[in-house]
Amino acid sequence: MGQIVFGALAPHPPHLVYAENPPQNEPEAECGWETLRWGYERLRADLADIEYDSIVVLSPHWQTYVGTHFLGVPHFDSLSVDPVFPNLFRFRYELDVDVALSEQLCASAAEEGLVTKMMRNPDFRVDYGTIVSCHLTNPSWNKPVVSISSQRSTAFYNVDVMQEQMVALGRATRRAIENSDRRVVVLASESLSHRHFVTEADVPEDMSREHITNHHQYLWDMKLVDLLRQGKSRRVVEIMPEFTEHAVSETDSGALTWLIAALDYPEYAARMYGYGTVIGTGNAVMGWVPEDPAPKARARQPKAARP
Ligand code: 2X7
Ligand code: FE2
Repeated sequence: MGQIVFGALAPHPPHLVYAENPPQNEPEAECGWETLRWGYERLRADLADIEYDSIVVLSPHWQTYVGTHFLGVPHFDSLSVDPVFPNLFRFRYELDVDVALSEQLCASAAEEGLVTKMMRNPDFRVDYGTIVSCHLTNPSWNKPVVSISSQRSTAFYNVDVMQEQMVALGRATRRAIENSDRRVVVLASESLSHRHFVTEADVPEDMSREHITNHHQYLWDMKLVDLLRQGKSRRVVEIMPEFTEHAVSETDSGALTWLIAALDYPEYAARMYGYGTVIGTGNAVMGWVPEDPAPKARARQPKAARP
């Protein structure tokens, strides 16, 4: 029986890859966005202790307006250029796809009544959300990936329709993984609050220019992070429509709701790896290890005797 062995909120600002200077990325940076990059370092240290076969990621930058699509080509090798930040992300990628798992996920989603499609175009350009989250989670690219599109119900209908469909997609994802023979890492590739600055510093990594866009956005981010750290993931799904609208959040993609549903609404604390802003947007790197003890069980452990 397969299982989800690790889940993460894994934001994808291309700035983080730029600041890491991997050989695949053409532009060169001096530094930048360390709190988030060190957060990803902590995530990778935890993941190093976990055996897994494949990574499944849902990305807001693969946008499909008729149903949810799944990558269905075994190998991709191309150049990804960020359309808004071509100055800092021109990344040569090469990745393998776990097509068998992708087909299982697609069939399982269809069983839930969702509109689905396998993406079989060999010339398809993989979106930068998928690439950035996967790179920062596993820079060696030695595991196959399944990318799931974000079907834009929030824009086409409203945020409630999107959330409902993502709950169904999360349930379908969990069932398909359990019916497979794979140990899987699931990633929600998205920022929290998502108001951008509209101008950029001459030196993008000039951190004297970096801060949250406004306090209102920050308060919403802290509310969500706090609930996840307390294991109140069901409450997060309940308030997701409100959060999405008020924080102008990238959660409109449905990725975080999908992740929480796929993890079956964890009541254990999410591991907090890091929080930081990128051109004013709020980003949290957080992880769930399904084997983590429940927070209540931890609280019952006897306190160490005072000296
Ligand atoms: O796609 C993004 C994002 N979500 C947040 C910040 C900066 C750039 O790109
Ligand atoms: Fe984004």
